[in-house]
Amino acid sequence: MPRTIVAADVIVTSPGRNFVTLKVTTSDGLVGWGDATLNGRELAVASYLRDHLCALLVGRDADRIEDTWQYLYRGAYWRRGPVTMAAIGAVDLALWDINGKALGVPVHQLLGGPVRDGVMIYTHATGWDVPELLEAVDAKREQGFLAVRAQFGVPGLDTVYGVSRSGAAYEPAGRGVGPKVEVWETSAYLRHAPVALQAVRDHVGPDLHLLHDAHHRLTPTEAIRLGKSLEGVDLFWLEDVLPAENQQLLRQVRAQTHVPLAIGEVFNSVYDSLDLVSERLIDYLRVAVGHVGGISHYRKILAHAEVYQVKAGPHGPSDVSPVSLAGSLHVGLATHNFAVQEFMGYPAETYEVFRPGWSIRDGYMHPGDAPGLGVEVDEKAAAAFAYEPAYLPVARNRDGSVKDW
Ligand code: GCO
Ligand code: MG
Repeated sequence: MPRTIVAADVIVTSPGRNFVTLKVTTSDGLVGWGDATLNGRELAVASYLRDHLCALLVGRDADRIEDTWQYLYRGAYWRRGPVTMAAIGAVDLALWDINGKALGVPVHQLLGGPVRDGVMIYTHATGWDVPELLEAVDAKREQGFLAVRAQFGVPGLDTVYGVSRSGAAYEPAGRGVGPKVEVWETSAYLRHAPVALQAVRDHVGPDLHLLHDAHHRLTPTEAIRLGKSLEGVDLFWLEDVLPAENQQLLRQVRAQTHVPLAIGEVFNSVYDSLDLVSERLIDYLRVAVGHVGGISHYRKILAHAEVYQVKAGPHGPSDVSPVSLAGSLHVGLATHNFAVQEFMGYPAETYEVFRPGWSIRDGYMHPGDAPGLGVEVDEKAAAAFAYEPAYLPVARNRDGSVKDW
């Protein structure tokens, strides 16, 4: 008897931040969960699912995960793009979840079983000035993290994306009908970044893995200058130095600095990383499982990267829901070229809705051995947190022109 999909429903909820979740139910009463969250464009993916995909799923064989992926991707005429791939990703994650539950095994077992005991995670430390930053990094080390992303304020600027003041928690998206505007100045950032990051390295010693994110804001010449100025800091990686569209520009950066580079959190298919990987212009690929069509496509991206000795270091801020994060951990546990998982953590309310079975120990995370993805979703709790528009800020240069994200 085939296991048939009898319902596919979309849940939009905002426990601390907005999430779009897909619930797929089968004829034998199994429920699978998928994450369709696209920060600041949540309702577009919710509509793609509700208005175009959910009806197509009903009646399909839930065990045919790959065929469903091909049907939704190749069958749609319009391929790729963040909205499409996040929607397909939610379906795919839900079907892997169902398959694991049907067979009574965790998803990492479906993927071939563990190749490591745990997945190393990195978290965020932010401080407006250097003493605050050092304090924040120390706090993360005390919690056992082996890898920390350090972001800092820039003298002369009032705000910097992702950096809180006085140790307050920050949330990437601000609630309200439109994005806040922040003023940005690259020259001030380029002067200060080596000072702040060298101070962290001097403070923590050689062992801590140190990461930094430039958020796509530089030109190749600026990226080379930053890379060279950070060569003595021994970074684990420098992230998103350039906007990701014109990838041939990265050849110049690569030729002139040996700082390890990470790119790809805005990518949504293997075609976005083909050249970067096969030319080995990056060391780490940041693609997130939910944003690239789910586990079915993600494992192909990572298999391609493995051939070129490029490792995965996926995106995992608070706007990637615990369902995707669990999916990523299962893949990470079972995939050889998986280096590190970003784990920013979640506001407390998020855990009222999403109950993950993962554990964290000594800087490593394990997705748990419950069947499927191992995350349960409390629909009643979800209903109590209504969607509110929330957006990442937009940066403008001093002359008022819009800065790249
Ligand atoms: C990261 C990211 C985030 C993103 C945000 C976009 O490396 O975690 O750059 O800070 O900006 O998640 O939705
Ligand atoms: Mg980033």
